[in-house]
Amino acid sequence: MPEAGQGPGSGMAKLKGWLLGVLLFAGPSLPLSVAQAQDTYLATIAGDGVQRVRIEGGNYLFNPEHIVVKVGVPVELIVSKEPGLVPHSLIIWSPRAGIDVDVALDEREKTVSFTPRALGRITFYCREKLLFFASHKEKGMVGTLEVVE
Ligand SMILES: [Cu+2]
Repeated sequence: MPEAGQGPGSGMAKLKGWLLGVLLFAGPSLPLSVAQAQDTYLATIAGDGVQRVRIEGGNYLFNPEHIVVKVGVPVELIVSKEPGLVPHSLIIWSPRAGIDVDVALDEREKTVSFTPRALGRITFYCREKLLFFASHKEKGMVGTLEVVE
């Protein structure tokens, strides 16, 4: 039985190869899942009555990705993007809440202002997309602006 000696050995080699493949496949995705673990930012009202929130866009996420602001109180978003060649933008659109933000992000900070007029959760996102690749929004570059009382 010449095959009996060879069979298990090659089977094991295949298994090792498969495990290596799994590790190589899982490896690069680990830093991404850590980077995606952003937290909630609860805006506070400054002495001048404005809620200021800093948002940074990166590949492919916003930090913070969940922002909570008070209704009827002016908001100033101080927006920027991390250094790099990949363009990013920030779109927040809710006619109901009176919010229409459409800004190209730069490494230099920009300020956008609005006053949220209605309660609820508004999804914000990046509209960039390179050729036939998935849009940044599809890659997870989305966040939530939550307007509370
Ligand atoms: Cu983007």
